[in-house]
Amino acid sequence: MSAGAPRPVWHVEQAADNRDVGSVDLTWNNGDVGQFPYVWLRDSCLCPGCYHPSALSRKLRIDQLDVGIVPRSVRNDPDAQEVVITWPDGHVSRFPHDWLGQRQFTPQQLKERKKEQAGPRTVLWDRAAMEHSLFKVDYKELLGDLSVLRETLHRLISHGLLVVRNTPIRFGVVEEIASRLGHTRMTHYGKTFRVMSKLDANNLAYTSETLSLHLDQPYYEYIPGVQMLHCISQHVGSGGENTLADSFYVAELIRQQRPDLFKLMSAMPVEFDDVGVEKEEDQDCRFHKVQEHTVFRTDGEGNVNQVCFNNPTRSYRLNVPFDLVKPMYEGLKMLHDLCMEKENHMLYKMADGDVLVFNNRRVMHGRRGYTVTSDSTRTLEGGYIDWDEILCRYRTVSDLLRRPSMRR
Ligand code: OGA
Ligand code: NM2
Ligand code: ZN
Ligand code: ZN
Repeated sequence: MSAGAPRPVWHVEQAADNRDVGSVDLTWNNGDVGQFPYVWLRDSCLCPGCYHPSALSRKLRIDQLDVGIVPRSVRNDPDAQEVVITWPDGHVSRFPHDWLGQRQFTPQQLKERKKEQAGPRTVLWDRAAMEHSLFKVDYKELLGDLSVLRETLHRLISHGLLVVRNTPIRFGVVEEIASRLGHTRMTHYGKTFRVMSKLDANNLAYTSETLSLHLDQPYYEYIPGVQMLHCISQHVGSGGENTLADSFYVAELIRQQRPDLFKLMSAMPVEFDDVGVEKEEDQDCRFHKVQEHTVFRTDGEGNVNQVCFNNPTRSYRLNVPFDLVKPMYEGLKMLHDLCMEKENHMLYKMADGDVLVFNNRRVMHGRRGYTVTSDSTRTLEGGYIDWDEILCRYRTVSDLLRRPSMRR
């Protein structure tokens, strides 16, 4: 996925039909051999009958596929740089050498592809590391420069936190930034939402209270991936600062210090819920969300890829066996308190026009309480973007930068 060094181009020196294994064996110009199963080759035919060139997708239906198919003949065409296969019914498939080279089944390529799918690697941080390297990007540059956009997306994926600076002081900026990075994710609080002290608040965030470290909206199954908070009017004087901590980093501390609690929090669910009414211009929108998650979610390799913690919306039903109740509280408290340790969290007070952008499945965030005065009230506009959209934009922008002729 990186736009780094140009990758090598594959050439086939020799193509052999290996009936014993049921594969076409290609000897590459570097001497390596790549084996391609017959059924995969038939399934992957790129002719106009089997593949739609503008939809970039397979037309061949699986009911048309014979899993036991054996080719009639196999040959290499070095001039066209293609491997040509004729099937028993006379159908001919032509595969460009390099196209096959990039789709090998070798353990090495399977491993590389996994890494590529994962995108930029995760960089864990504590307070000192983030204070030293907090990424700040200028609003106009982010909107106007493709390589700045790519760097910003990269940073969001790797560190999960950045600030967009010098944005206009008005509502609507969150939507504009979201459109540059992906697009907004609708929730029952709206496409975007205003975080300020409100009468009869339907969420603790809509008061001037201190918000302890949390991640937003764990009462969804598909938790919003990225959060944006645009500061339109900051509280003057003490209060209103944001607290920020890398829960992936802290999860590793817990894994080391209390493997028992790490295991418990990776296995046992915590229930979250959100019940209420969101007032919209011409209608009241009722909501009642309930969802369970484990505190730590890990990928196939055991790396933490989602943390769930939100005290205000943690349900009063704890659906674990009696004996696990106290250990669960120990775990939840350890996660929060370790994030809150002086060396693990950082403080950032947004200036008017700043937008905090962070991974909402990773960056525990909170704010210090503030006072509302008759002539001022702290006002933020917030919004979410799903990770699918961010990663999608990162790939398309990387492609555009790699192939400038495709730039629009
Ligand atoms: C929130 C939140 C932070 C702030 O609304 O969920 O974390 O600075 N707000 O008000
Ligand atoms: N808001 C800001 O998860 C939460 O309930 C946190 C979400 C109301 C959209 C606040
Ligand atoms: Zn075909
Ligand atoms: Zn929040």
